Amino acid sequence: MNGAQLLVAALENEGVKRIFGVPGEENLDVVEALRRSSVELVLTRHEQAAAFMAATHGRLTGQAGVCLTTLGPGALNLTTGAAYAQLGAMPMVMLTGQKGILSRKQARFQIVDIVSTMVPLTKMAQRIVGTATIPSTVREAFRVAQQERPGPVHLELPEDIAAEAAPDMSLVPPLPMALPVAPPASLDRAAELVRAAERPLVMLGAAASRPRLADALSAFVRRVQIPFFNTQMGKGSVAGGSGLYMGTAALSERDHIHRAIDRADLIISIGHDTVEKPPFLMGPKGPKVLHVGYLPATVEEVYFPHAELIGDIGPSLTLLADRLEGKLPRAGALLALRQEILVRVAERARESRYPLTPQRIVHDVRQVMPEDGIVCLDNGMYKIWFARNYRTRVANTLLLDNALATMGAGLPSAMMAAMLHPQRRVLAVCGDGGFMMSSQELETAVRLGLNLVVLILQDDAYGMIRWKQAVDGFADFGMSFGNPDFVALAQAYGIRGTRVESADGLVPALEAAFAGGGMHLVTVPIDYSENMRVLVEELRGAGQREATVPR
Ligand SMILES: Cc1ncc(C[n+]2csc(CCOP(=O)(O)OP(=O)(O)O)c2C)c(N)n1
Ligand SMILES: [Mg+2]
Repeated sequence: MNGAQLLVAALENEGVKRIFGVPGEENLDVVEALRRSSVELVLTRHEQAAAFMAATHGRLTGQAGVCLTTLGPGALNLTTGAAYAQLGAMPMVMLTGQKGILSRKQARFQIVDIVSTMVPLTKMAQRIVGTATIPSTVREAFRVAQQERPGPVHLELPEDIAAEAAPDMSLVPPLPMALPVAPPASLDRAAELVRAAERPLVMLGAAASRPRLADALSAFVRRVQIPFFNTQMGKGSVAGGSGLYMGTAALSERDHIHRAIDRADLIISIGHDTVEKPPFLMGPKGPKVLHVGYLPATVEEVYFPHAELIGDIGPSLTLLADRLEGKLPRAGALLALRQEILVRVAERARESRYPLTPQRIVHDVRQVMPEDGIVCLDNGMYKIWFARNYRTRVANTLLLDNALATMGAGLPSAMMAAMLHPQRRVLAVCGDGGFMMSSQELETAVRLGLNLVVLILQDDAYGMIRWKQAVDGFADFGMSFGNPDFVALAQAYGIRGTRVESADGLVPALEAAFAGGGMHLVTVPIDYSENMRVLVEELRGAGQREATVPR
């Protein structure tokens, strides 16, 4: 057995089924070991997409996804994916090759200090310097990646260590993650705070979307009957139509949901991670905040909780609900605002304008997606509209990135969702800008035989920045581009493409695309004049102050 074979055996020991990436000559021993293993090597057309896919595997399963690249240029292409997983708290293990470290036959050709590059982008970055440490290093990498707060880990395997004979070593068995539960004294204090509240509100943040948390969180909300809202990344973490959903905070203030937030006297903030654009701005006057988290809150200018409940969130919430159930006569005080907020948010969702309004697109997408269908967003203006307007009833059915907020992740994340859930409808929603940053992965998706529909929202511009430019009073300049003929592009990849040509054309186009199975690309023109009209003028009028404009 050589180092590469030991590495692959250690990956099998972690339950790894697939590795995404683009190998180089420094990985050839690893590739050969993969060929003889149970692990599938999934080639992508860019390393960045491999990292987005591996990170999304971690996000959706809690098990670190794995990606593989060569040294130097290939490894550098992982950096955006590393930051995506680091900010988004997605468990991922990145394996990169390197020239031999025991001799330097190629001098400094292609050598970049990748371990140092990865240090600020990961939870742990390490070079493997001998075969004997492979079993423990791999176990440690997965443990670090998967434990709270999850994130990326980088391991570099130089080619001479990969080829070196390895001693006969046993692997380290993985342990299930077991976290301590919040202590009784903190639970009592938290319960007292909630019981004293006149107008409590629950906020579900990014960590509320951890795959293992859905049941406990839904049970908590059902038992205490306190209305809740989400941050963008906490969206969909409570299952079912609870009747308690108040909205999603896609802006930081002055949106309709902030009428409830501003009136609340206590916010029970579950799993909030301040990597997200603030869902509300804490100040000296506003509501008290109780932070419930796996880890203590990160204190920020706009987030400084008054009390904390720290520990495994699910079981801690069960114990909190034991102390509160049936004892909160004022639990529903803010529910009176619910109907009006939801009605205002849904306004103009059926308007028959062409090009289509963002509200209409969100509405129509919801029509064709079953409850368990998964929508994966790239980054652009439409993210705000989907976060605000798209109602979710099943955990992790609207995947968006409000942490690194990078363009280019929409299609790869949808590909991963489609691989994990081949029986569910999966839709990637991308701007014409973001789609073109990953469009080469259409070939990967076709090769993998995925069932996946890609919806491109076409405004021939970097719409979000163009909007921001207008809001800030700058002239309209430098944000427009041309596009390829997307239907012809689809055909070039051997897949079907459809252009939506009327206001009522989107639903049938998406239905037909899903019914046909396989890959399908649908392009629809979008009318972004609504951005200014609703997200600035209307909300400014409603709040008598300027809405906070997202960047
Ligand atoms: C990799 C990356 N580059 C630049 C940005 C800044 N940015 C945010 S949204 C956006 C425009 C997105 O354009 P498009 O994908 O067409 O979506 P639209 O807003 O037009 O709907 C840009 C350039 C970013 N978030 N990520
Ligand atoms: Mg665009």
